[in-house]
Amino acid sequence: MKQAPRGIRLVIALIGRRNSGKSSLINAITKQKIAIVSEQPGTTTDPVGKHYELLPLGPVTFFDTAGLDDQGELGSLRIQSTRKILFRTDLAILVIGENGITNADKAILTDVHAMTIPVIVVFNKSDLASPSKADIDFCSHQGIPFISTSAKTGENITLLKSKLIDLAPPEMKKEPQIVSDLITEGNTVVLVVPIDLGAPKGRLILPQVQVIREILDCDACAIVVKERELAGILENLAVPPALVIADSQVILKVAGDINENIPLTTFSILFARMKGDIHHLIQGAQAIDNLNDNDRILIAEACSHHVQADDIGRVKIPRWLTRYTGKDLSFEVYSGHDFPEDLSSYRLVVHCGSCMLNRMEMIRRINECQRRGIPITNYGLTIAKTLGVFDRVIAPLKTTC
Ligand SMILES: Nc1nc2c(ncn2[C@@H]2O[C@H](COP(=O)(O)OP(=O)(O)OP(=O)(O)O)[C@@H](O)[C@H]2O)c(=O)[nH]1
Ligand code: SF4
Ligand SMILES: [Mg+2]
Repeated sequence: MKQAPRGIRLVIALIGRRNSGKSSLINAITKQKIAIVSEQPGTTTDPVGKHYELLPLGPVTFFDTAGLDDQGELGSLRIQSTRKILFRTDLAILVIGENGITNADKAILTDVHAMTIPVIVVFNKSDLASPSKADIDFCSHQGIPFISTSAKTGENITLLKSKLIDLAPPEMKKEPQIVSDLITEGNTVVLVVPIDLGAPKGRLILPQVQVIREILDCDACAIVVKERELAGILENLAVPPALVIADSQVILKVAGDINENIPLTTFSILFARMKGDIHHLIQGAQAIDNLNDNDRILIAEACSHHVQADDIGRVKIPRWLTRYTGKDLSFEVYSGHDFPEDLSSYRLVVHCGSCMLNRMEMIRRINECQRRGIPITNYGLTIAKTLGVFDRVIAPLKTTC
């Protein structure tokens, strides 16, 4: 199977009570015996992701989760880990067993709705029982799509797959655009990529490769230079580039080296636009001007990467923010798929480029901050703001956002 970058896979979580047939359904959909099935309730303990090509939609990850009605201390840990999966879920399948919809299922549905996750109810074990009229009325009343299946006989499994495709969030069905709406055929785009100690050996990083590929797909020309070679290349170009895209860390030098008329932005800002609600992140960056002494700032990193000596989130951003505001700020770094439960003590969240997150998850994180009234922005916008090039690097997006 072709492997898609993890960030653009549709994440589908199968949730529901123990023994409803979640693992069996994954096996039936993928036609593989990849999930352990047993008549013993509580068989699946930790959430497990299974990659699958759901055509014509593309690559998806099915998350088989532990039953949500688990009891005892261990049970509540399992419930917590299932809930964490919901933070990164684009589409949920609530699997109902032969006993129909229970109060536990309704509680799950309330959570899923609060997190604005599209959901389908699957009445499984149709070979044993049909959904009751009360359950069908419940779904119809709530406007929740439903289907009756049997993981055992295969009844309606193909129909379930096509319903999943219909329910997938629209932004998953169209190709996400990084740069193609900002350029046209025949344009030249200059990419400025520092090759410093932080750069991986022997290769470019995925966001850089994705931008180059998209420029080529637009029948435009991509020129990749290090910051030192930029001025020389611009002199040699007969027509100025339609756009210069720089790594955030060299943006100050690049902004100084190129004419004011040449549109300039950063990789980080383009990916923030593709991954989430850029309006909100731009607004969040304005909150930097209102920071005060002793304010706490959350640096949110979506994965635990190898920490460099001059790490962007731990060293550079705190340094630039402190210098720009002149305030005595405190910084906390949070890595991985977790987002702190309580955000109320933070005055600002500064998020990483989120290359390992999908768009739904980033939007959900932005929503979560918005609901709690905590401004959120990202590394690229923070760097641009603190270095005084903010208006310049968001200007190329103004026509589209
Ligand atoms: N008759 C029938 N049995 C099913 C069907 N789907 C699952 N089962 C059975 O129901 C039992 C539980 O199935 P699982 O797939 O392990 O259920 P689960 O929801 O993953 O359970 P936990 O991991 O314990 O939460 C097993 O004995 C399955 O064989 C179905 O469509 N029809
Ligand atoms: S941008 Fe975020 S998700 Fe991507 S490598 Fe850095 S910390 Fe991880
Ligand atoms: Mg299971």
